[in-house]
Amino acid sequence: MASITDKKRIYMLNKIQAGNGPVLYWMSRDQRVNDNWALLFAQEIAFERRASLQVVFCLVPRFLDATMRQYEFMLNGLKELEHTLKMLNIPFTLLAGKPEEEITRFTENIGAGAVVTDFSPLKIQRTWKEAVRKVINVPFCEVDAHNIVPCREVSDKQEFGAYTLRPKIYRQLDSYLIDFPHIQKHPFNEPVDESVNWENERRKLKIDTGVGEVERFRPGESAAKRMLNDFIDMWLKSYADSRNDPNKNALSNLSPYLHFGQISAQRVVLEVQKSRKKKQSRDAFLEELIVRRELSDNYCFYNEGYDSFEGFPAWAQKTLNEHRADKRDYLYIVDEFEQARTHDPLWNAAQIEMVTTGKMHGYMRMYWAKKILEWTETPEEAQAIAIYLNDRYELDGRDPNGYTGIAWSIGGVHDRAWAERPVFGKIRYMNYNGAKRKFDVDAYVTKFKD
Ligand code: FAD
Ligand code: FO1
Repeated sequence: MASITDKKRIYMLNKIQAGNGPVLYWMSRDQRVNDNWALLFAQEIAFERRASLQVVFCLVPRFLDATMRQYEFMLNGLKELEHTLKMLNIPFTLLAGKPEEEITRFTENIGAGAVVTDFSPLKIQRTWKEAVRKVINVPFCEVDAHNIVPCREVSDKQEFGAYTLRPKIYRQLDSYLIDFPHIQKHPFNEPVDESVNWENERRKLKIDTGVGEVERFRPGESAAKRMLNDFIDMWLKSYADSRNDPNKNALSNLSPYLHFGQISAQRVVLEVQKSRKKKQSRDAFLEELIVRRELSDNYCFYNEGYDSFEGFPAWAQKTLNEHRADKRDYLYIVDEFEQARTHDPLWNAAQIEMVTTGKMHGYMRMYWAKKILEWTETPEEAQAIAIYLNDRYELDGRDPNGYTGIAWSIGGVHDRAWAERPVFGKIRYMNYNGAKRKFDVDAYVTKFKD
């Protein structure tokens, strides 16, 4: 059978030869049944061997600064996924604990012949995989199901910015931007039941319950598809003109779904391209969704310091070092930021938007992070506070886009040097008056008041 998944998406994590037994897909970043190259590849190998196919997810007791808000969103999405897989005769198992122990034990228990997993550039997932790789003795491979042009394939080094990555992506985009085959009802499996006791799993979790679920986003693959359709029907047309106005509905709101892999970016691109909406808006949106998003994976994959000062480019480190002693007009500690108690009503409104809705508007994220740099003692402290708040409250936090967005705002990553000024040095500055020129600041502040 001809391969349905491009081999360049697949990266062998060990050199062990194929064994007999079920094929196991250890799902982590790409939590969906449809349009998932990792699941498609696992099924392809299972077909070749006339073997059964299983999906497993390992629920870790703690993931960065995630709280119940994000775990609930994820678990509800996984519950829908279990049901969809059942219709395809594919069993889904939820394990709880450390992946290096749980995935290893499960692989042995079912006598798996191969393990397929998905790709993530984050250190935490790379550490899990490395630990599993060391102990399992079946073929183990990773499929980049998140990027359209796979991260390892598009470039073998950290890119300077969108201007260097863009041509590399577009050179290969046509060959990767193909429609997905459907996952098939698996012929080598027995019919399955839904077996996860979701309430039990919830009870076992020991994560912070202080940040609750949000009404604004329904989780899961079907909700993601609805969000995409609504965006294309209603808002895409105004994306080019209105995306920097937080009072308007112009963004896709797809980031929570993309983060948890409940929708594939490649599917989003295919649907947006098919739509007949204004070209200028489609182009502006695809620049963010393709180039900016894949640039974040590139940064995190090739720069281990993606969440630290050391990750910033040399010119940015130098200029920030030169301005360490500058007087700050305001200084706040993390609690004051968290409780939206700064002197700036616009900053406070952005913080409140994030805390109450689970998603801050994209334009405000830049302003928000840059002001944290302006109002803390060191750039290290600013970066740590921004990451903590972003990861704790955003549904889409704990993501390469978050670490890169913060590093762009505070550390000049993927940006250039600007006119020098206190505290910021040559890092691009943003201020209240700039925001005022772009949108009705008072309306936004009124909407997100304490
Ligand atoms: P849309 O404008 O509709 O964009 C569609 C998709 O394109 C997004 O979902 C995202 O996948 C991608 N995209 C858009 N803008 C960017 C960008 N600047 N960089 C990379 N990809 C982009 N994004 C996250 O997904 N998670 C985060 O935690 C996160 N934190 C950020 C923190 C800061 C300080 C900054 C400056 C940016 C951050 N971003 C983050 C990037 C961007 O702001 C969000 O992706 C966007 O606001 C999500 O809303 P949307 O899906 O409605 O965006
Ligand atoms: N991935 C897992 O494999 N197991 C988890 O328990 C898990 C929890 C989790 C919680 C919040 C969150 O934002 C992400 C979480 N992820 C988990 C990973 C996630 O799906 C993404 O792969 C990465 O955050 C982005 O690469």
